[in-house]
Amino acid sequence: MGQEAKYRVGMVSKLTGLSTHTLRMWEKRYSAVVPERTDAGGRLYTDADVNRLRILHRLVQSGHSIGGIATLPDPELRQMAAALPGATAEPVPQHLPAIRARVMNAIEELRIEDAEQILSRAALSTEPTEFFTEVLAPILIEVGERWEKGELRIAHEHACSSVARGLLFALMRLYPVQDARRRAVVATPARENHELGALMAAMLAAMHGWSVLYLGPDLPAEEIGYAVTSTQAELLLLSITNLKPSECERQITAIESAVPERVAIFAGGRAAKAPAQGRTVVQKDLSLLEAVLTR
Ligand code: B12
Repeated sequence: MGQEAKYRVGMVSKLTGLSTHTLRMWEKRYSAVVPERTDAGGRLYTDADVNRLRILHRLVQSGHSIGGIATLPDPELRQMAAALPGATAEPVPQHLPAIRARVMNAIEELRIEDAEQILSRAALSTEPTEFFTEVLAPILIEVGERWEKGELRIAHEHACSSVARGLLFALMRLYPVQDARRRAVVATPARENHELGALMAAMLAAMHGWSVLYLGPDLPAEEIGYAVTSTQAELLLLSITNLKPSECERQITAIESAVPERVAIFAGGRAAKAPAQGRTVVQKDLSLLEAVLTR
């Protein structure tokens, strides 16, 4: 996770559910986090700050006093949060590496139905962001690395992608729309053909009750603009895995001009890069996207 200070206080308030007033008080009075400062004196927060504030918020909601916990180290806070009723005790369940190994083995031998079965079962018994970050993404990365080294063939990579794609589509359809007015459009920009990150984001939005219009990969900015405007979507999620930084910024600038001002735009994926003056928030952490989806 990036440690670059990039969030302004308004965005941190949205991501954590804490008011800007509370944030200021927790910082000034209790030194809960120490944000960096912009040249103009504004506060800038890292992903780690946001995570810390979210945990503190959960603990305060469950009865702890902020004064008693504000300066505790992160591991201790995580331990306390894990002990709360309803929290999952283990940060990463022990069986997930074994599942990854079984899936990799099935892919190596092109036993695709086996890979599908193991992954589907794991998806249904694991919390979705954990399934993505601990199971599916590491498998995709390993397949990509081993393909690059020549240890796996294009056939393995394509088979793996098609299993992942099918599974993510199926998962996305599992969730009924809870509020048809909360519409999200999900796509990848023009010339970006990697769509699995977009599907992960789309599935999370669907899981949180959003009505999701999934446009798939390689969409010109005007088409994204058209889809967002005509469905009156309030959220646009983009995923970028392989565009060059300058091309990514160019596409995002064009998308920002094509999409109404009121629409929030988030971009993730390993190659996501947004223009400095733009309004797109780069967010590579799916669990932080969940905070936006549930607010
Ligand atoms: C699957 C795959 C493909 C499939 C894609 C199928 C599909 N339907 O999507 C196919 C076969 C089409 C493909 C093609 C190519 N690929 Co490819 N591919 C991959 C592979 C194995 C997985 C990609 C992927 O889905 N990753 C998982 C994503 C989900 O991870 P992520 O981007 O890091 O995103 C994480 C977060 O940022 C977050 N996230 C993602 N999106 C979003 C969005 C939001 C809103 C949020 C909040 C979060 C979020 O979730 C993820 C999990 O934590 C990667 C290996 C790798 N390391 O990623 C190579 C890789 C990306 N491909 C690569 C290459 C070179 C290519 C080709 C150029 C190959 C070729 N010579 O033809 C083409 C280019 C296609 C194109 N024009 O764009 C290289 C890129 C090298 C680079 N630039 O650094 C990689 C890294 C492989 C490698 N190691 O060399 N590829």
